[in-house]
Amino acid sequence: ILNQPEVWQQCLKDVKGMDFSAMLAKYDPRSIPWLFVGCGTSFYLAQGAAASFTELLASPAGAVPASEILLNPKLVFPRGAQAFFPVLISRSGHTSEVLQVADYLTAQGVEFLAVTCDGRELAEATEYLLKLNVVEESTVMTSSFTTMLLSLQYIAASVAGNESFLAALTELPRHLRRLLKIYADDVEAFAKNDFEDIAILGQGALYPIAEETALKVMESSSTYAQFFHTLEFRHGPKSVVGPATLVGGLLSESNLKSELQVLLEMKQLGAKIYAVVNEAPDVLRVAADLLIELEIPGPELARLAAYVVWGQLLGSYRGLEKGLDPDNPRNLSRVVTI
Ligand code: F1P
Repeated sequence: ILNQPEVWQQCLKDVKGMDFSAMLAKYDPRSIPWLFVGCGTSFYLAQGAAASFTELLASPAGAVPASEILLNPKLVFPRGAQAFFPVLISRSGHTSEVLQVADYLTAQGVEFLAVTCDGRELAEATEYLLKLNVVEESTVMTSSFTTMLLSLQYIAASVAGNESFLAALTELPRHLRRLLKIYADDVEAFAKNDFEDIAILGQGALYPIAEETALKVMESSSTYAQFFHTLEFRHGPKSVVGPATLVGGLLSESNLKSELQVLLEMKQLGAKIYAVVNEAPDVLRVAADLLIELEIPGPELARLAAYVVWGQLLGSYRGLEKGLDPDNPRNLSRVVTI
C-alpha cells in the first residue's frame, strides 16, 4: 500500500509506451460502448473505469460482474454481446468466472480487451492485452486495483485528447507520496478504535471507491462493512447509526454541499465520522474524527485513485490491531476457482 507512489509512476510510464491504436481504430469507445467486467475488487474497478470512460468521452460505458454475464446474459446483452466491446479485468487472469466469460464471448465471435497483472490464461485468450507489471503477493488487491484503474483512465483520457487530465494523472504519484507522509500515521492511530457497524458512503465515480473501501475493511480486518450511495444512507440505513458506528464519507468536489450534510447529520446522531475530501470546509475540520484532505489540483476524476488508499490502510491497520494477518484473510484465497 505504501509503495503505491512508485508503482503508479512506473505503471503510467509503461502504459504511455503501449500501443493500442489497432484496437482503438476497431473499437473506439466513442462509437461502441465498452463494458467493463470483473469479480470482487476487479468488479468495483470495472465500475470506476466505466464512470471514467463515460465522463471523459461523453459516451456511455457500463460495468457488470462476470457472474451476471454467465447467469443472466439476456439482462446484460438484450441485443447480443456484439453491441459492446468487453473489457475483462482480473489481477490473476485465472478467476474461473472471468475465464468462462472469455469463453462465452469467444464462442460468439466477440473480441475483448484483457486487463491483468499476472496474465495467466486470460492473457492467452485474446489479441488485445493490457498487462501491468505489478507483483502483488497479498490475497487482498491494493496496488493492482489502483494501477489498473489509472491505466484505464489513461487510455480514456488519451482517446479524448485530454492533455490536462493526462498531466494530472502523471502528477498523482507525487501527491500520494506527500499525503502518505502526512496521514498514514493518523489512519494507523484511528484504526485502534473498535466499531460495531461501519458504513462507507460515496456517490458517482466515488461509489465504486466506497465499495472497494468497505471491501478492504472486510477482507483485511474481518469486520463487516457496508457501502451506500451517500444520499441513500438517509433512506433507511441511518437507523443503525449510534456511538458505535463509523461512517466514512468520500466527498466529491462537485456535490460537496449535499454529501457533507449527510455526514454531519450522522455525526449529530452520534457516529464517528471520517472523511476524504479535496478541500475541507471548516465545519468538517471540526466535526471529523479523521480527516484526509487531498489538496490535489486539476480535474476531480483524475484524483479518484487517491481516495481509496485510506481504506486500504484502515483495513490493514485494523486487521493488525485485531491480531490478524491482513494479507491473508480468513476464508479467502487469492483466486476464486470453481
Ligand atoms: C478477484 C477477487 C478479488 C478478491 C480475492 C479473490 O480476483 O475476487 O477481488 O480480493 O482476492 O479474487 P481477480 O480476478 O482480479 O484475480
